[in-house]
Amino acid sequence: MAVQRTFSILKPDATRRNLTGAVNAVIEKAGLRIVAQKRIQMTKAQAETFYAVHSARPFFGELVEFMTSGPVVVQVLEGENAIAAYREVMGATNPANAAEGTVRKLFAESVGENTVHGSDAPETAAIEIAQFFAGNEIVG
Ligand code: DAT
Ligand code: MG
Repeated sequence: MAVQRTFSILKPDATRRNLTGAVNAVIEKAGLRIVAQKRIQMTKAQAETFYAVHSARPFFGELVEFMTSGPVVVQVLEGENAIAAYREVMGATNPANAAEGTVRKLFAESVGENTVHGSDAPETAAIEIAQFFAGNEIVG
């Protein structure tokens, strides 16, 4: 597997609880490099676009409300097989099912407020990175 880039969000429950450094420590310990990072307040339109694939789900409104409820940290992570590697580091969507040592097991409070986002495939990673970063903001 080649070196890949994936898109990550440290969600509002992470910024609210002052956990961004703790999550970044887990990310870096796993060998992923943070090659772009900024703290932003997501707009409703940005959150709706970002999660458009889930727009028909019953939790969509709640999800958009949560993602805009406070600052987030958007990131680009780089490493060997980074997309799958970061999904491993994150743990299962529902923290109740997340493996020991994963970010969601360590920090997440509920399936809705689950601390981190990570892209699920190369195509979505490219789209998500382009939604939040210009090429010259990513420094590998
Ligand atoms: P993941 O974030 O692990 O890729 P996903 O893409 O299936 O999970 O869902 C996106 C987000 O939507 C997820 O991180 C939290 C929210 N979500 C998913 N399932 C949910 C549920 N059953 N109830 C409330 N929120 C949910
Ligand atoms: Mg997903």
